[in-house]
Amino acid sequence: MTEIKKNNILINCNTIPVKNILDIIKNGEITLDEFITAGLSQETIKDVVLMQAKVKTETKTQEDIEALEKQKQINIDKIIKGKIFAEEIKGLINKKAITFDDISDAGVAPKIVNALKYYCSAEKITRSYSVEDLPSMEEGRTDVYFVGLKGSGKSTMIAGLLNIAHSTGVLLPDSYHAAGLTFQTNLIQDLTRGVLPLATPSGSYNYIAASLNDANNKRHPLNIVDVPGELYNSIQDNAEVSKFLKYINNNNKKILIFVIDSLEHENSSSNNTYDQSVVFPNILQIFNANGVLAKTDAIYLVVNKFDAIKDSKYAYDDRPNGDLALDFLNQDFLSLKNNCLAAREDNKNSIKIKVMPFSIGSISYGSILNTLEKDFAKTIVNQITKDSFVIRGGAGKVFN
Ligand SMILES: Nc1nc2c(ncn2[C@@H]2O[C@H](COP(=O)(O)OP(=O)(O)OP(=O)(O)O)[C@@H](O)[C@H]2O)c(=O)[nH]1
Ligand SMILES: [Mg+2]
Repeated sequence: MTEIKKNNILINCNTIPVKNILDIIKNGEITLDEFITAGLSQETIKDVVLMQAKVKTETKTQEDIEALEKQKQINIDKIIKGKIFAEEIKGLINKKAITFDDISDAGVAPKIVNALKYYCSAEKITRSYSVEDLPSMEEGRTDVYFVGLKGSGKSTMIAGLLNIAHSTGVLLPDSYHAAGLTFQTNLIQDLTRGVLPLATPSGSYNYIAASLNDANNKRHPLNIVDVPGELYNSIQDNAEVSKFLKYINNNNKKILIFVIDSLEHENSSSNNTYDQSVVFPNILQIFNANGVLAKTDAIYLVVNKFDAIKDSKYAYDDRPNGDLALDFLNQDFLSLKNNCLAAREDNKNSIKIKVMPFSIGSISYGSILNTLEKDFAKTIVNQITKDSFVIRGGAGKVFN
Protein backbone atom coordinates (compact mmCIF):
# COMPACT_ATOMS: atom_id res chain seq x y z
CA MET A 1 0.00 0.00 0.00
CA THR A 2 1.40 3.36 -0.95
CA GLU A 3 1.90 6.10 1.62
CA ILE A 4 -0.70 8.30 -0.21
CA LYS A 5 -3.32 5.51 -0.12
CA LYS A 6 -2.59 4.85 3.55
CA ASN A 7 -3.05 8.55 4.43
CA ASN A 8 -6.29 8.67 2.45
CA ILE A 9 -7.65 5.69 4.34
CA LEU A 10 -6.65 7.15 7.70
CA ILE A 11 -8.21 10.53 6.90
CA ASN A 12 -11.47 8.84 5.84
CA CYS A 13 -11.33 6.03 8.41
CA ASN A 14 -14.76 6.73 9.86
CA THR A 15 -16.39 6.20 6.48
CA ILE A 16 -14.89 2.75 5.91
CA PRO A 17 -16.94 -0.35 6.89
CA VAL A 18 -15.64 -2.22 9.94
CA LYS A 19 -15.11 -5.36 7.88
CA ASN A 20 -12.66 -3.53 5.58
CA ILE A 21 -10.80 -2.00 8.53
CA LEU A 22 -10.42 -5.49 9.95
CA ASP A 23 -9.01 -6.78 6.65
CA ILE A 24 -6.50 -3.90 6.49
CA ILE A 25 -5.35 -4.62 10.06
CA LYS A 26 -5.23 -8.35 9.35
CA ASN A 27 -3.08 -7.78 6.25
CA GLY A 28 -0.65 -5.76 8.34
CA GLU A 29 -1.10 -2.63 6.21
CA ILE A 30 -2.27 -0.30 8.99
CA THR A 31 -2.34 -1.04 12.74
CA LEU A 32 -5.31 -0.44 15.04
CA ASP A 33 -3.18 2.06 16.96
CA GLU A 34 -2.64 4.05 13.77
CA PHE A 35 -6.43 4.07 13.17
CA ILE A 36 -7.00 5.25 16.75
CA THR A 37 -4.44 8.04 16.38
CA ALA A 38 -6.16 9.07 13.14
CA GLY A 39 -9.41 9.48 15.11
CA LEU A 40 -11.35 6.26 14.51
CA SER A 41 -14.67 6.54 16.38
CA GLN A 42 -14.99 4.85 19.76
CA GLU A 43 -17.88 2.79 18.41
CA THR A 44 -15.86 1.46 15.48
CA ILE A 45 -12.88 0.73 17.73
CA LYS A 46 -15.20 -1.32 19.96
CA ASP A 47 -16.58 -3.20 16.95
CA VAL A 48 -13.10 -3.90 15.62
CA VAL A 49 -11.91 -5.23 18.98
CA LEU A 50 -15.02 -7.40 19.32
CA MET A 51 -14.69 -8.79 15.80
CA GLN A 52 -11.01 -9.52 16.36
CA ALA A 53 -11.86 -11.45 19.54
CA LYS A 54 -14.58 -13.38 17.69
CA VAL A 55 -12.23 -14.32 14.87
CA LYS A 56 -9.67 -15.44 17.44
CA THR A 57 -12.26 -17.65 19.19
CA GLU A 58 -13.36 -19.14 15.90
CA THR A 59 -9.79 -19.95 14.97
CA LYS A 60 -9.29 -21.52 18.38
CA THR A 61 -12.43 -23.63 17.94
CA GLN A 62 -11.01 -24.93 14.71
CA GLU A 63 -7.78 -25.78 16.56
CA ASP A 64 -9.85 -27.46 19.27
CA ILE A 65 -11.68 -29.54 16.70
CA GLU A 66 -8.40 -30.70 15.28
CA ALA A 67 -7.03 -31.49 18.76
CA LEU A 68 -10.19 -33.41 19.64
CA GLU A 69 -9.98 -35.35 16.41
CA LYS A 70 -6.36 -36.18 17.17
CA GLN A 71 -7.24 -37.24 20.71
CA LYS A 72 -10.10 -39.36 19.40
CA GLN A 73 -7.69 -41.16 17.08
CA ILE A 74 -5.33 -41.78 20.01
CA ASN A 75 -8.21 -43.26 22.03
CA ILE A 76 -9.36 -45.43 19.12
CA ASP A 77 -5.79 -46.70 18.73
CA LYS A 78 -5.72 -47.59 22.43
CA ILE A 79 -9.01 -49.46 21.98
CA ILE A 80 -7.72 -51.35 18.96
CA LYS A 81 -4.56 -52.30 20.85
CA GLY A 82 -6.57 -53.17 23.97
CA LYS A 83 -4.58 -50.71 26.06
CA ILE A 84 -7.51 -49.16 27.87
CA PHE A 85 -9.96 -50.24 30.58
CA ALA A 86 -13.72 -50.57 30.00
CA GLU A 87 -14.31 -47.90 32.64
CA GLU A 88 -12.21 -45.43 30.65
CA ILE A 89 -14.11 -46.30 27.46
CA LYS A 90 -17.34 -45.67 29.38
CA GLY A 91 -16.02 -42.23 30.39
CA LEU A 92 -15.14 -41.40 26.76
CA ILE A 93 -18.58 -42.53 25.55
CA ASN A 94 -20.32 -40.54 28.29
CA LYS A 95 -18.51 -37.33 27.43
CA LYS A 96 -19.11 -38.03 23.72
CA ALA A 97 -15.39 -38.12 22.95
CA ILE A 98 -16.04 -41.32 20.95
CA THR A 99 -19.11 -43.27 19.84
CA PHE A 100 -19.84 -46.96 19.58
CA ASP A 101 -19.88 -46.48 15.79
CA ASP A 102 -16.27 -45.23 15.99
CA ILE A 103 -15.38 -48.40 17.90
CA SER A 104 -17.17 -50.60 15.35
CA ASP A 105 -15.62 -48.72 12.43
CA ALA A 106 -12.19 -49.33 13.97
CA GLY A 107 -12.80 -53.06 13.49
CA VAL A 108 -13.71 -54.16 17.03
CA ALA A 109 -15.84 -57.33 16.80
CA PRO A 110 -19.62 -56.75 17.11
CA LYS A 111 -19.77 -59.12 20.10
CA ILE A 112 -17.27 -56.97 22.01
CA VAL A 113 -18.99 -53.74 20.99
CA ASN A 114 -22.28 -55.16 22.29
CA ALA A 115 -20.65 -56.17 25.56
CA LEU A 116 -19.21 -52.65 25.86
CA LYS A 117 -22.66 -51.18 25.20
CA TYR A 118 -24.07 -53.35 27.96
CA TYR A 119 -21.19 -52.43 30.28
CA CYS A 120 -21.77 -48.72 29.64
CA SER A 121 -25.53 -48.89 30.04
CA ALA A 122 -25.86 -51.32 32.94
CA GLU A 123 -26.52 -49.67 36.25
CA LYS A 124 -24.28 -52.20 37.95
CA ILE A 125 -25.54 -51.23 41.35
CA THR A 126 -25.79 -54.47 43.21
CA ARG A 127 -27.15 -54.56 46.68
CA SER A 128 -24.44 -55.75 48.99
CA TYR A 129 -24.25 -56.00 52.74
CA SER A 130 -21.90 -55.34 55.55
CA VAL A 131 -20.94 -58.61 57.18
CA GLU A 132 -23.20 -57.82 60.18
CA ASP A 133 -26.20 -57.27 57.89
CA LEU A 134 -25.87 -60.52 55.96
CA PRO A 135 -28.70 -62.91 56.68
CA SER A 136 -27.36 -65.94 58.49
CA MET A 137 -26.39 -68.85 56.33
CA GLU A 138 -28.78 -71.73 56.37
CA GLU A 139 -27.66 -74.74 58.40
CA GLY A 140 -27.50 -78.08 56.65
CA ARG A 141 -25.74 -76.78 53.57
CA THR A 142 -22.10 -76.91 52.53
CA ASP A 143 -20.44 -73.52 52.94
CA VAL A 144 -18.18 -72.53 50.06
CA TYR A 145 -15.77 -69.72 50.88
CA PHE A 146 -13.60 -67.98 48.30
CA VAL A 147 -10.34 -66.82 49.80
CA GLY A 148 -8.08 -64.45 47.88
CA LEU A 149 -6.67 -60.98 47.77
CA LYS A 150 -8.22 -58.01 46.02
CA GLY A 151 -8.39 -58.55 42.28
CA SER A 152 -7.44 -62.25 42.50
CA GLY A 153 -10.65 -63.13 40.65
CA LYS A 154 -13.03 -64.43 43.35
CA SER A 155 -16.20 -62.75 42.07
CA THR A 156 -15.33 -63.62 38.47
CA MET A 157 -14.84 -67.26 39.46
CA ILE A 158 -18.17 -67.34 41.31
CA ALA A 159 -19.84 -65.85 38.21
CA GLY A 160 -18.09 -68.44 36.01
CA LEU A 161 -19.09 -71.38 38.20
CA LEU A 162 -22.73 -70.27 38.50
CA ASN A 163 -22.85 -69.52 34.80
CA ILE A 164 -21.63 -72.98 33.81
CA ALA A 165 -23.89 -74.65 36.39
CA HIS A 166 -26.79 -72.72 34.91
CA SER A 167 -25.95 -73.43 31.27
CA THR A 168 -25.34 -77.13 31.86
CA GLY A 169 -28.61 -77.39 33.74
CA VAL A 170 -27.21 -78.39 37.15
CA LEU A 171 -28.18 -75.21 38.97
CA LEU A 172 -31.42 -75.92 40.78
CA PRO A 173 -34.02 -73.36 41.83
CA ASP A 174 -33.21 -72.27 45.36
CA SER A 175 -35.18 -69.51 46.96
CA TYR A 176 -33.73 -69.64 50.47
CA HIS A 177 -32.19 -66.16 50.15
CA ALA A 178 -34.00 -63.89 47.66
CA ALA A 179 -31.42 -61.07 47.55
CA GLY A 180 -28.68 -63.63 46.97
CA LEU A 181 -30.72 -65.08 44.13
CA THR A 182 -30.91 -61.63 42.52
CA PHE A 183 -27.16 -61.27 42.89
CA GLN A 184 -26.66 -64.72 41.38
CA THR A 185 -28.98 -63.92 38.45
CA ASN A 186 -27.10 -60.66 37.78
CA LEU A 187 -23.72 -62.41 37.82
CA ILE A 188 -24.95 -65.04 35.36
CA GLN A 189 -26.61 -62.52 33.08
CA ASP A 190 -23.66 -60.10 33.05
CA LEU A 191 -21.24 -62.88 32.18
CA THR A 192 -23.53 -64.19 29.45
CA ARG A 193 -23.51 -60.69 27.97
CA GLY A 194 -19.73 -60.58 28.16
CA VAL A 195 -19.23 -58.43 31.23
CA LEU A 196 -17.19 -59.47 34.30
CA PRO A 197 -18.24 -58.50 37.84
CA LEU A 198 -17.11 -55.16 39.21
CA ALA A 199 -14.53 -55.12 41.97
CA THR A 200 -16.26 -55.87 45.27
CA PRO A 201 -16.22 -52.65 47.28
CA SER A 202 -14.55 -52.56 50.64
CA GLY A 203 -16.88 -53.84 53.38
CA SER A 204 -19.41 -55.36 50.90
CA TYR A 205 -20.47 -58.96 51.16
CA ASN A 206 -22.96 -61.15 49.34
CA TYR A 207 -24.43 -64.44 50.35
CA ILE A 208 -25.87 -66.75 47.72
CA ALA A 209 -27.84 -69.87 48.61
CA ALA A 210 -27.51 -72.09 45.54
CA SER A 211 -28.15 -75.76 44.89
CA LEU A 212 -26.45 -78.10 42.46
CA ASN A 213 -27.94 -81.25 41.02
CA ASP A 214 -25.66 -84.28 40.72
CA ALA A 215 -25.64 -87.16 38.25
CA ASN A 216 -27.91 -89.16 40.57
CA ASN A 217 -30.39 -86.32 40.72
CA LYS A 218 -29.46 -85.47 44.30
CA ARG A 219 -29.51 -81.90 45.54
CA HIS A 220 -26.37 -80.27 46.96
CA PRO A 221 -27.38 -77.11 48.79
CA LEU A 222 -24.58 -74.59 49.14
CA ASN A 223 -23.91 -71.35 50.97
CA ILE A 224 -21.63 -69.24 48.79
CA VAL A 225 -20.09 -66.07 50.18
CA ASP A 226 -18.49 -63.38 48.02
CA VAL A 227 -16.18 -61.21 50.10
CA PRO A 228 -14.05 -58.16 49.31
CA GLY A 229 -10.42 -59.26 48.98
CA GLU A 230 -9.48 -56.43 51.27
CA LEU A 231 -10.79 -58.56 54.12
CA TYR A 232 -7.71 -60.72 53.88
CA ASN A 233 -5.11 -57.98 53.63
CA SER A 234 -4.34 -57.99 57.27
CA ILE A 235 -5.52 -60.94 59.24
CA GLN A 236 -4.25 -60.40 62.75
CA ASP A 237 -6.17 -58.10 65.11
CA ASN A 238 -8.56 -57.19 62.34
CA ALA A 239 -12.09 -56.40 63.50
CA GLU A 240 -13.53 -57.18 60.07
CA VAL A 241 -11.93 -60.63 60.09
CA SER A 242 -13.30 -61.29 63.58
CA LYS A 243 -16.80 -60.38 62.37
CA PHE A 244 -16.41 -62.62 59.34
CA LEU A 245 -15.19 -65.53 61.46
CA LYS A 246 -18.20 -65.03 63.69
CA TYR A 247 -20.48 -65.03 60.63
CA ILE A 248 -19.12 -68.33 59.31
CA ASN A 249 -19.10 -69.95 62.73
CA ASN A 250 -21.74 -72.63 62.21
CA ASN A 251 -21.83 -76.40 62.11
CA ASN A 252 -21.92 -76.66 58.32
CA LYS A 253 -19.32 -78.58 56.41
CA LYS A 254 -17.08 -76.36 54.35
CA ILE A 255 -15.15 -76.17 51.11
CA LEU A 256 -12.42 -73.53 51.02
CA ILE A 257 -11.39 -72.22 47.63
CA PHE A 258 -8.05 -70.43 47.71
CA VAL A 259 -8.01 -68.19 44.66
CA ILE A 260 -4.35 -67.74 43.77
CA ASP A 261 -3.68 -64.86 41.41
CA SER A 262 -0.95 -66.37 39.25
CA LEU A 263 -0.57 -63.18 37.27
CA GLU A 264 -0.06 -61.01 40.31
CA HIS A 265 2.62 -63.28 41.60
CA GLU A 266 4.55 -63.34 38.34
CA ASN A 267 4.28 -59.67 37.74
CA SER A 268 6.58 -57.88 40.15
CA SER A 269 5.25 -54.50 39.02
CA SER A 270 2.01 -55.38 40.76
CA ASN A 271 0.34 -52.74 42.87
CA ASN A 272 -0.89 -55.22 45.41
CA THR A 273 1.32 -54.73 48.40
CA TYR A 274 0.23 -57.93 50.08
CA ASP A 275 2.22 -61.02 49.28
CA GLN A 276 -0.06 -63.97 48.65
CA SER A 277 2.56 -66.48 49.74
CA VAL A 278 2.48 -64.85 53.18
CA VAL A 279 -1.20 -63.99 53.40
CA PHE A 280 -2.61 -67.41 52.46
CA PRO A 281 -0.71 -69.40 55.13
CA ASN A 282 -1.81 -66.77 57.68
CA ILE A 283 -5.44 -67.23 56.68
CA LEU A 284 -5.09 -70.98 56.89
CA GLN A 285 -3.60 -70.66 60.34
CA ILE A 286 -6.40 -68.42 61.58
CA PHE A 287 -9.03 -70.76 60.09
CA ASN A 288 -7.34 -73.61 61.94
CA ALA A 289 -7.23 -71.70 65.19
CA ASN A 290 -10.92 -70.80 64.89
CA GLY A 291 -12.17 -74.30 64.23
CA VAL A 292 -13.06 -73.68 60.57
CA LEU A 293 -10.69 -76.38 59.33
CA ALA A 294 -12.18 -78.93 61.71
CA LYS A 295 -15.38 -78.65 59.64
CA THR A 296 -13.63 -78.40 56.28
CA ASP A 297 -14.06 -81.28 53.85
CA ALA A 298 -11.95 -79.89 51.05
CA ILE A 299 -9.49 -77.15 50.21
CA TYR A 300 -9.04 -76.23 46.56
CA LEU A 301 -5.84 -74.46 45.66
CA VAL A 302 -6.94 -72.82 42.44
CA VAL A 303 -4.27 -71.38 40.18
CA ASN A 304 -6.35 -68.56 38.76
CA LYS A 305 -5.85 -66.48 35.60
CA PHE A 306 -4.30 -69.63 34.22
CA ASP A 307 -4.69 -68.24 30.69
CA ALA A 308 -2.02 -65.67 31.50
CA ILE A 309 0.66 -68.09 32.74
CA LYS A 310 -0.22 -70.57 30.01
CA ASP A 311 0.62 -67.84 27.49
CA SER A 312 3.82 -66.78 29.21
CA LYS A 313 5.53 -69.09 31.69
CA TYR A 314 4.16 -72.29 30.10
CA ALA A 315 3.92 -71.18 26.48
CA TYR A 316 6.05 -74.08 25.24
CA ASP A 317 5.06 -76.64 27.84
CA ASP A 318 2.59 -79.22 26.60
CA ARG A 319 1.95 -80.98 29.88
CA PRO A 320 -1.76 -81.21 30.85
CA ASN A 321 -3.14 -78.09 32.52
CA GLY A 322 -3.58 -79.86 35.86
CA ASP A 323 0.13 -80.74 35.90
CA LEU A 324 1.07 -77.17 35.05
CA ALA A 325 -1.08 -75.83 37.89
CA LEU A 326 0.67 -78.20 40.28
CA ASP A 327 4.05 -77.20 38.88
CA PHE A 328 3.18 -73.54 39.44
CA LEU A 329 2.09 -74.24 42.97
CA ASN A 330 5.23 -76.24 43.76
CA GLN A 331 7.43 -73.48 42.42
CA ASP A 332 5.66 -70.42 43.73
CA PHE A 333 3.42 -71.50 46.59
CA LEU A 334 5.16 -74.49 48.11
CA SER A 335 4.77 -73.18 51.64
CA LEU A 336 1.01 -72.81 51.16
CA LYS A 337 0.78 -76.35 49.86
CA ASN A 338 2.86 -77.64 52.80
CA ASN A 339 0.76 -75.65 55.25
CA CYS A 340 -2.37 -77.23 53.81
CA LEU A 341 -0.84 -80.70 54.19
CA ALA A 342 0.10 -79.90 57.80
CA ALA A 343 -3.40 -78.57 58.47
CA ARG A 344 -4.82 -81.80 57.08
CA GLU A 345 -2.68 -83.82 59.50
CA ASP A 346 -3.89 -81.57 62.32
CA ASN A 347 -7.45 -82.36 61.36
CA LYS A 348 -7.44 -86.16 61.29
CA ASN A 349 -6.41 -86.25 57.64
CA SER A 350 -10.01 -85.63 56.73
CA ILE A 351 -9.49 -82.65 54.42
CA LYS A 352 -9.16 -83.30 50.69
CA ILE A 353 -6.61 -80.99 49.12
CA LYS A 354 -6.96 -80.40 45.40
CA VAL A 355 -4.97 -78.27 42.99
CA MET A 356 -6.77 -76.93 39.93
CA PRO A 357 -6.26 -74.35 37.22
CA PHE A 358 -8.95 -71.81 36.42
CA SER A 359 -9.49 -69.15 33.82
CA ILE A 360 -12.67 -67.37 32.95
CA GLY A 361 -11.45 -67.01 29.36
CA SER A 362 -9.83 -64.28 27.36
CA ILE A 363 -10.52 -60.75 28.54
CA SER A 364 -10.41 -57.34 26.88
CA TYR A 365 -10.36 -53.96 28.56
CA GLY A 366 -10.11 -55.56 32.04
CA SER A 367 -13.83 -56.31 32.24
CA ILE A 368 -15.05 -57.58 28.87
CA LEU A 369 -15.07 -61.30 28.17
CA ASN A 370 -14.08 -62.30 24.62
CA THR A 371 -14.58 -66.01 25.00
CA LEU A 372 -15.89 -67.90 27.99
CA GLU A 373 -13.66 -70.81 28.97
CA LYS A 374 -15.99 -73.56 30.12
CA ASP A 375 -13.88 -76.59 30.98
CA PHE A 376 -12.11 -75.22 34.07
CA ALA A 377 -15.44 -74.08 35.51
CA LYS A 378 -17.04 -77.45 34.74
CA THR A 379 -14.25 -79.26 36.58
CA ILE A 380 -14.61 -77.09 39.68
CA VAL A 381 -18.41 -77.41 39.70
CA ASN A 382 -18.00 -81.20 39.45
CA GLN A 383 -15.53 -81.19 42.32
CA ILE A 384 -17.84 -79.07 44.49
CA THR A 385 -20.65 -81.49 43.73
CA LYS A 386 -18.41 -84.40 44.77
CA ASP A 387 -17.20 -82.78 47.97
CA SER A 388 -20.45 -81.26 49.19
CA PHE A 389 -23.27 -82.38 51.39
CA VAL A 390 -26.23 -84.17 49.78
CA ILE A 391 -29.83 -83.69 50.71
CA ARG A 392 -31.60 -86.97 50.50
CA GLY A 393 -34.41 -87.02 47.99
CA GLY A 394 -33.61 -83.50 46.99
CA ALA A 395 -34.01 -83.94 43.31
CA GLY A 396 -35.09 -80.83 41.54
CA LYS A 397 -36.09 -79.15 38.41
CA VAL A 398 -33.54 -77.45 36.24
CA PHE A 399 -33.12 -73.74 36.91
CA ASN A 400 -34.32 -71.59 34.01
N1 LIG B 1 -6.33 -63.01 32.69
C1 LIG B 1 -7.34 -63.20 33.54
N2 LIG B 1 -7.78 -62.15 34.26
C2 LIG B 1 -8.80 -62.38 35.12
C3 LIG B 1 -9.42 -63.65 35.28
N3 LIG B 1 -10.40 -63.54 36.22
C4 LIG B 1 -10.39 -62.25 36.62
N4 LIG B 1 -9.44 -61.55 35.96
C5 LIG B 1 -9.13 -60.12 36.09
O1 LIG B 1 -9.07 -59.80 37.46
C6 LIG B 1 -9.96 -58.73 37.75
C7 LIG B 1 -10.46 -58.84 39.15
O2 LIG B 1 -11.37 -59.91 39.25
P1 LIG B 1 -12.46 -59.95 40.40
O3 LIG B 1 -13.29 -61.16 40.15
O4 LIG B 1 -13.15 -58.65 40.54
O5 LIG B 1 -11.52 -60.17 41.65
P2 LIG B 1 -11.94 -60.29 43.19
O6 LIG B 1 -11.05 -61.31 43.80
O7 LIG B 1 -13.41 -60.51 43.31
O8 LIG B 1 -11.52 -58.85 43.69
P3 LIG B 1 -12.17 -58.00 44.92
O9 LIG B 1 -13.63 -58.01 44.70
O10 LIG B 1 -11.54 -56.66 44.78
O11 LIG B 1 -11.75 -58.72 46.16
C8 LIG B 1 -11.03 -58.83 36.66
O12 LIG B 1 -11.68 -57.62 36.45
C9 LIG B 1 -10.23 -59.27 35.47
O13 LIG B 1 -9.65 -58.15 34.84
C10 LIG B 1 -8.91 -64.74 34.47
O14 LIG B 1 -9.36 -65.89 34.52
N5 LIG B 1 -7.88 -64.44 33.63
MG1 LIG C 1 -14.96 -59.42 44.14
